[in-house]
Amino acid sequence: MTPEDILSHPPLTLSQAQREAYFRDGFVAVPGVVPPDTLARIRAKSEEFLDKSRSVSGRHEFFDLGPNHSPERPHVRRLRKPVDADPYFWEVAAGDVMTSVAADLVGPDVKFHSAKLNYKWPGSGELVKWHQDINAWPHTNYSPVTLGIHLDDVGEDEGPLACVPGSHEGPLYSQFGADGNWTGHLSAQDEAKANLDSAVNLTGPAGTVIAINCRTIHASFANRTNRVRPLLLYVYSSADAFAWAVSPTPTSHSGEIVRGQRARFVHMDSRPCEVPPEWDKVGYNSIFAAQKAGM
Ligand SMILES: O=C(O)CCC(=O)C(=O)O
Repeated sequence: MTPEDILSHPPLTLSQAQREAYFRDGFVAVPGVVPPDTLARIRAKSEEFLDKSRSVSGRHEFFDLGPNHSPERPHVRRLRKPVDADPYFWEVAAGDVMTSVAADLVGPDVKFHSAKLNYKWPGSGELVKWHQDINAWPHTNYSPVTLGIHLDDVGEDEGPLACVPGSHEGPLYSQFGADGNWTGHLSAQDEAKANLDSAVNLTGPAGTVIAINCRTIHASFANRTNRVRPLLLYVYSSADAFAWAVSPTPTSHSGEIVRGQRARFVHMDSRPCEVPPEWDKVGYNSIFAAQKAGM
């Protein structure tokens, strides 16, 4: 579907102006979307998992752990596949609140792609360099949108996600280094071309939903507070978008239609996307690990 087709459907949760801002800028932040009781339950689940991580070490299906993780000082960088780790995360992913926001941005037929719960700890451990998401999990079109839920208030100091306005309409930059290895971020030369100074911080109170188009250049910086910043991220696409490469972060629900109907026809966008590594062969840990190590 084109943005015009999508906007011709009446809005469900977002205002028409917020939907237009998303298509113009490639992102939007909308406060007050997630009801307080849902937010409280998600937070409680998040705490439960942070607590469980105390008894975990090394590589784990769900926990991406920082190098100094210990039972006394848990350091979980990411809860992978939260929708498989606990049914409540799937209930939220497939529920009306999130799928109606997705439908406002991808059209009435919505497909679920993946999910993660990122933690940004005080200090600069979980910096995320400038990147575009779709390079890692390309689709036949560029409808995929990441919807993030701020579990706590996020101001300038918490290391908010920052997006470059209009970059979703620009080129997709390579995320391979000069040595041919995946780096997961733009090169310094491309950063210089990407108008990064115009980036906008997606701040907002707990319950804010941020939406980032899959082509939008974004990053996130140091958490300068003494509190961890959790960010629950769900990825959706229009039903007529099909992944054409193996996903780096598959879940048992990936590809499920969570609202509306299955597509009869695929929508192909002619803008090219570089072929990512074969994740099933090379493995994928997390963006933090990939960006630090160049895989
Ligand atoms: O957790 C964050 O602040 C940013 C995460 C991000 O950009 C990503 O996972 O693609």
